[in-house]
Amino acid sequence: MTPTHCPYCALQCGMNLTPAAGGGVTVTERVDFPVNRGALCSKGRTAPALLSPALRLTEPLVRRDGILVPASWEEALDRVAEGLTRTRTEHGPDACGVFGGGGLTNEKAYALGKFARIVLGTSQIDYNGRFCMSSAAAAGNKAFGIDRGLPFPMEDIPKTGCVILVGSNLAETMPPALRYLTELKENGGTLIVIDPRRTRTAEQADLHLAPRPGTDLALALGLLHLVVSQGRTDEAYIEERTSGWEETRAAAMAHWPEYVERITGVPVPQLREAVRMFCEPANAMVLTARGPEQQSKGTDTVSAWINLCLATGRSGRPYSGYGCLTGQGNGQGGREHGQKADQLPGYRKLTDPEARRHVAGVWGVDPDSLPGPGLSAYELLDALGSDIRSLLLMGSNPVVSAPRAAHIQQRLESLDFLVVADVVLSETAALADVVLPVTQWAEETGTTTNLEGRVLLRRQAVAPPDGVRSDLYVLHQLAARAGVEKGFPVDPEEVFEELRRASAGGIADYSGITYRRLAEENGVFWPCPAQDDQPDEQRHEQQHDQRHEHDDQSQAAPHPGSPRLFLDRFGTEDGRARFAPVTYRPIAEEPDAEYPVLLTTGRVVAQYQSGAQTRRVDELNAAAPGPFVELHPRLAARLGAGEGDAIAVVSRRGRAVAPARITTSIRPDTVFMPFHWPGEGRANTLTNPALDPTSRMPEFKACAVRLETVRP
Ligand SMILES: Nc1nc2c(c(=O)[nH]1)N[C@H]1C(S)=C(S)[C@@H](COP(=O)(O)OP(=O)(O)OC[C@H]3O[C@@H](n4cnc5c(=O)[nH]c(N)nc54)[C@H](O)[C@@H]3O)O[C@H]1N2
Ligand SMILES: Nc1nc2c(c(=O)[nH]1)N[C@H]1C(S)=C(S)[C@@H](COP(=O)(O)OP(=O)(O)OC[C@H]3O[C@@H](n4cnc5c(=O)[nH]c(N)nc54)[C@H](O)[C@@H]3O)O[C@H]1N2
Ligand code: SF4
Ligand SMILES: [Mo]
Repeated sequence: MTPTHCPYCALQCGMNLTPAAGGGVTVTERVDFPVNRGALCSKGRTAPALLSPALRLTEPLVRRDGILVPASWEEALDRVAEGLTRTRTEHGPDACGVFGGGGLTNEKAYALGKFARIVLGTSQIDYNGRFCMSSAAAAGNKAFGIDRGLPFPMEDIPKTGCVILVGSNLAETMPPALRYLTELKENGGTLIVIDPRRTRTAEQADLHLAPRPGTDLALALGLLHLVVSQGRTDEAYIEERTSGWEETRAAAMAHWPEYVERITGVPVPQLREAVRMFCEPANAMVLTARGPEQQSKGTDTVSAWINLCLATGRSGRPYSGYGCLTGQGNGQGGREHGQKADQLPGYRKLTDPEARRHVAGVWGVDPDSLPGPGLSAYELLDALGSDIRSLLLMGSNPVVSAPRAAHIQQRLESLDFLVVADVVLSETAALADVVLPVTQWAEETGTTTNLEGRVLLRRQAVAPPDGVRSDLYVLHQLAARAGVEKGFPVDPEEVFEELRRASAGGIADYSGITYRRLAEENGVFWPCPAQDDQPDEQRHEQQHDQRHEHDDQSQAAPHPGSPRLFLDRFGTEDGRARFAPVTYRPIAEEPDAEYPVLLTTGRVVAQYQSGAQTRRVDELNAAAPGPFVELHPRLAARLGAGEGDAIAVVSRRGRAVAPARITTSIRPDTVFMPFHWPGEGRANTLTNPALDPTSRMPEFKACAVRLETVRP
């Protein structure tokens, strides 16, 4: 039996895996891991199905005469090396793009970023996390100087007085986490859920506010207005621990409750009730997820929620604070170690000369040889076939998950050369010139960092099928073919040892974390600096020799890790949190006569993301077999559509068709589609790639559509 973690979401639930006698693997409860205490959702419980060779890639594929055919690893890797070299020679290094994923382990994300910068020499690398929590990251960085999803462990949630959960449907997206909300209520705390739909999560709420999609910024500003006008600000806290209040207060005062009601559709008495519930208890939290973040003003929206926390003294105090619920398995770690366009390991900035010097030192290259920041995810995908001629893609399926997906699919098809490393033949892999079959979670060891900032060891539990190699092997081989013989080890622990050094002194400092500690301590929260004062190089060599030995008496007591941030000071230079004086602006594409309805998108419990993995699991498919359009009976009646009737949803980007699911739990001016499926019912055919000016997040959560019935 091997204790390890789930392959899917940011909760990274603990589970035990045991190879079964007649083949296959069984999952059993792992109660020692505190985040889920043994509980799993249907995806985690059925995850061993992913290990079946029958549903996955087990040999490399190369395109010959237009079709993908099996090839040896040698041939496939040679082709990739050739393809990338040709692009580099003919069009320059920036014509090679790299696209990563927040599901990749820290080791893979780190190696991929390093590979892009020093082997390909390209600035053009970004990843799907840009579509995920980048708005919260940008706002968190601005306000606190540090972006860590939750600045406290999940176990603090039941101990607060009130939680405002903004645009998270965690009953479906992180089911074991629902326990924390149940415990909150058992302890006498209250729950406010803000979602245009009465979701399974909203059903748990003491107060459910159902704003029009894309108006959370106005809602948060309206609440701040009431806080001020009711004299509920914490002036001593504002004075002692923050800066920028005057401008922020002035900006909020323009957002009268009646004006906010007109924008959001949330009645003023409900706004007042929310303020009362949030302000009366001694402590309170605001948690956001993709609802308010995946907007073309996601950063300002999150800033407005942070402002509310700061004005009421509910940040950087026990059982109080703002947090973002990150999404993917390594959504947190994946944004710290360099696969992001503007970033170097340890959450360092690519534009910071000192950061470049440090990381180039670890990599053994000239700091001036490191490229600058490149395009953000959507812009990078949009440049395929024009400025970017070749793409190396690991850990994402943009044909299904990118906004304006039909256009992005065309861009992928127009590339000179596309290589995809994946576990399965995803819709994007099916377009590739070379497909590399790689190992996944239980077949390899690696670390992930969960939504709490807890770094975890995901251990190998089974041998991979024959013919499959790891992502680290792929990068090692491609580096060698480019003449870089050293610096791309295949062993994940060796990569992690280098990551520790590269992150040392950075915001996300992992230098005090070892695989051994992770195994013994059930995870360690960053920052966790190494505690000795030896120079980096020397420490690295010693640790390398000693890492499998027992107690190393010569070193100081290890840093305990940092479960709770900001209790003494924030991560900014002066230690103060910064208010952001934001004001309301509408969504990029308001409904009009031609496209009168709002479309929002999201998830269902039994499917994960682009569905590349979960659509291959029978039990999950039975539970969630296909796309649908959720709409209110009034809207259905206007259309003359009944339950299950095919409905065409049309936006300026395209047309999707899916059966109607009629329910009073959604606003009558809004329809909802999950985005897990390709083909006719693909929600992302419709979505608007309008980008947030700071985070470059697309507006997945609101665009204008019209509905048509489809006659059979
Ligand atoms: N089953 C399942 N679980 C998952 C995933 C999955 O694909 N499937 N993906 C994982 C990942 S990567 C992520 S990022 C998380 C996402 O987790 P969540 O953020 O919980 O997921 P979503 O369904 O995208 O959005 C949450 C809610 O936002 C609401 N919403 C839509 N528009 C708005 C708006 O304008 N304002 C507000 N306030 N709310 C709005 C939707 O109605 C929806 O109920 O889930 C993780 N867990
Ligand atoms: N309309 C709409 N669109 C959305 C969203 C939304 O709410 N609405 N949400 C957005 C969000 S939050 C996210 S995170 C994205 C996610 O969307 P995608 O980036 O498409 O995420 P996945 O479907 O998880 O794709 C991961 C791919 O990597 C493969 N894979 C898994 N493990 C490994 C590995 O170790 N190595 C390699 N090489 N491959 C691996 C999987 O098989 C799969 O094909 O979608 C975004 N798109
Ligand atoms: S909640 Fe997330 S981590 Fe937990 S079992 Fe489900 S998918 Fe896996
Ligand atoms: Mo995500």
